[in-house]
Amino acid sequence: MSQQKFNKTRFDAALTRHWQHLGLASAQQMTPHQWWQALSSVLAEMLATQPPAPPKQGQRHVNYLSMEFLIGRLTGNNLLNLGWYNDVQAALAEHHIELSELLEEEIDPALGNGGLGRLAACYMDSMATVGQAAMGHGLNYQYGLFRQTFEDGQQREAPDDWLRDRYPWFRYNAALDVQVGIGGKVKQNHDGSIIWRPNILLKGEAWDLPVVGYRNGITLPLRLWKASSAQPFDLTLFNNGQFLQAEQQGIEANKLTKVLYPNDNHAEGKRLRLMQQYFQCACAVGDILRRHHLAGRAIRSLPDFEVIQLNDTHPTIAIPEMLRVLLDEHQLSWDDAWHITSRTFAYTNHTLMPEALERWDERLVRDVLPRHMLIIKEINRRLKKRVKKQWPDDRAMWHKLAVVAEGQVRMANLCVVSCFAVNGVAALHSELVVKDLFPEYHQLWPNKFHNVTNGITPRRWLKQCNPLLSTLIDDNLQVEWANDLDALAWLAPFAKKKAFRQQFRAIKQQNKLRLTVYIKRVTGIDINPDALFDVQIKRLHEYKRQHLSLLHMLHCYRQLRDHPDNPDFVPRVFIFGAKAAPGYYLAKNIIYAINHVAQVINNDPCVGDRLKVVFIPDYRITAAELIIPAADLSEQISTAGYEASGTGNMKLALNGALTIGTLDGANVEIAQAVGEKNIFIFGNSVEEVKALKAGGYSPKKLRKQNPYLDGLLKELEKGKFSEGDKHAFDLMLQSLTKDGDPWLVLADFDAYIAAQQQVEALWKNQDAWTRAAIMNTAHTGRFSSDRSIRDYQQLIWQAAR
Ligand code: 26Q
Repeated sequence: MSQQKFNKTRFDAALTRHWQHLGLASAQQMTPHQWWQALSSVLAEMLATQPPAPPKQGQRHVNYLSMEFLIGRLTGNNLLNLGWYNDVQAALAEHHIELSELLEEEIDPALGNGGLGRLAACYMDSMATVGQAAMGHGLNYQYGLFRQTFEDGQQREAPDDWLRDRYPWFRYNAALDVQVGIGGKVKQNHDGSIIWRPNILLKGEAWDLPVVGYRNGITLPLRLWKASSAQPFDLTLFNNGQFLQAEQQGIEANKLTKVLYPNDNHAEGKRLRLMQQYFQCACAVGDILRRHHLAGRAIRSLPDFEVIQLNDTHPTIAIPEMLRVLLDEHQLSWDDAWHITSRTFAYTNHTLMPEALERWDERLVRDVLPRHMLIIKEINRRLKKRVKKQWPDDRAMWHKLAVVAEGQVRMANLCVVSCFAVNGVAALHSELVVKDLFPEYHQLWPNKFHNVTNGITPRRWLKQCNPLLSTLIDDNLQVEWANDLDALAWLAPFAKKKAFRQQFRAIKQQNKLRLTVYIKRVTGIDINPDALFDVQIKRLHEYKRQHLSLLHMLHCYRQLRDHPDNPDFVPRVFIFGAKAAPGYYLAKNIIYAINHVAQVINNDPCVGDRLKVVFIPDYRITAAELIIPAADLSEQISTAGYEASGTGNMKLALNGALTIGTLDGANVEIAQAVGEKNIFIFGNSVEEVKALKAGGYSPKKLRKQNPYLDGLLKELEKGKFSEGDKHAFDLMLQSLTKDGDPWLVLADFDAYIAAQQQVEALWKNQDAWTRAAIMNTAHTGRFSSDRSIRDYQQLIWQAAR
């Protein structure tokens, strides 16, 4: 398909209709926010007239099921992908309106927590770009991820009321409504068939957002389901004078898609969360089957035309839901229903951490979904036969592999057993999925397991967020790289040219100035744009080890106090962006500690502008778009074996930041791609981490042997950074010293400081640093999500069934 042309006449006409509809006398009477609304509505309308692209011959249609789509602002991104940016800029200039200012009016749709949600958004962009027929299915949360502020250094959460003004990109089509039942009872008929009588009936409304492919005329729907009551208002109750009760059903139903759960890499077994999951799955399955039926296709051919990709286990309940519809509504046999289902579903795993693996209380599942619990039990019964055949008399084995055990349903097991494909999200992670998480399943079904290394869309994460660097690349390569990111490899020879290096560096500097202005505006802190910008942006989690950076901060401060006139000190700005889950007190304590250390360092006159610590509040996609192009150093310092992939690491490297990181997740592949001279790898490896944990690692002992580190910790313990309060950072310090330092922060401290010294040595040679930065941009083409999508196509979606 080719690019859709911008039609100025249509644009002007639609714009005029818009302000007339508002009852205004002219376009000039619109507020800036109304202008953004008008522009987006007009574009949405122009896009809506495009028919969706049919799948190519033999291509299965992909249904990407995810509880999160962290899409970020749409208007600017859609304009860029359409190739209409300049046309629209010119059309608005006729009204003396500056497009870039209007785009700032958009509130981020924050319908995700972090990496997993952002990955889903990047994959939608890439599926549209590579021409994979697909639809995203998610939830239309009324409140996205909470807004973060700091009060005396503590995180405070406020609701994210992103829909308070209408979101103009949404399109609602009542013809797509789906009915969803919850709760109630199951009854068996005389013929053995089963009837489920739910006690709550909900309506699922399909709210679509357009995902625009890169200049190819393709738009894919991202369908976000919103819950409302099948019967919102009870007139009989109202007429009886029971006014509040009359509305009760509607209020209960609206609860379902009211708010996104703010946990990241932590599964909380809340009833409402399970109801959300089921609601989304029932809507998606209903929608997929309806489309299949409307196309005039037999139910048995479903796996030939549709694939359902599960973004982690959160939408797993779609599997028993599919079986239920096939068994109870289509009256298929178990074998037929199973044959269809198990060839349709594929599962992506995003974590190995036990606390993030979903397990639901059997009683809860039975209460909310009685029919589904019976189906899960039947899957479990048949699995048991298979396992007993392979490992007779091995009770421990069955206990490990069961889908239902100890009164819990294990969602990851249910996925592996029921899906035709299982994949991890980076080479190392996929290896650990097989070796540590599912070795026995791998023995049963070796061909099920795959690796698809994550990727990021180069449209948003280079072309849109870093226009200066994009132009430099355009000018020098003169090829279209935005949908062919491997072409960036041609940049490598330019690293030898002095003039190119100077331009590359000047662009980084301008991006740093842009961020300096933003930081001043949102925090009031003045930073030195010539200092090294040391960036750590990601959810706050112990395994990600923001507290290891904190110790490094203390080290730098100590160095300045010990050698105040050292001319070789490398000026540095520590830049953090991170939200902690509201109930994760230890993570919140780390934020509190960083903010308090920041307070002392930033206000110490002896330090001046040689050291600053900035915690940017309310980290979100829009903030990331400003921070990433300005980063010099990318912190990817998780305990080896715990970060499944990471994707911020890819975004930062692509924009010319050097990585300091452990051999974890996709860092391993980034190191291979950019070369060991252009990255700083340190710390215990996966095997070493395992050995330390097995061999009685003792942070107490380590402290004794390392008086320098002991001294830094003592400063925190004595209240030096908390106005004498000796207990301010208890939660964090307890974990590090008394509770065995489970994330090996102290164990990696020396290696980390040594790696930071290498960073400083290279930084002192700005020319060599820039060369390395260019190599990062040149050799990270592999991490385009277009490549990831092609991997999914080859390994999973189009592979023989
Ligand atoms: C589960 C049950 C109940 C409530 C919440 C959850 C929940 C929500 C979000 C569990 C996990 C998440 C998010 C996980 C996540 O973001 N994982 C990240 O996925 C990225 C994309 O693959 C990887 O790059 C990261 O390494 C991984 O941490």
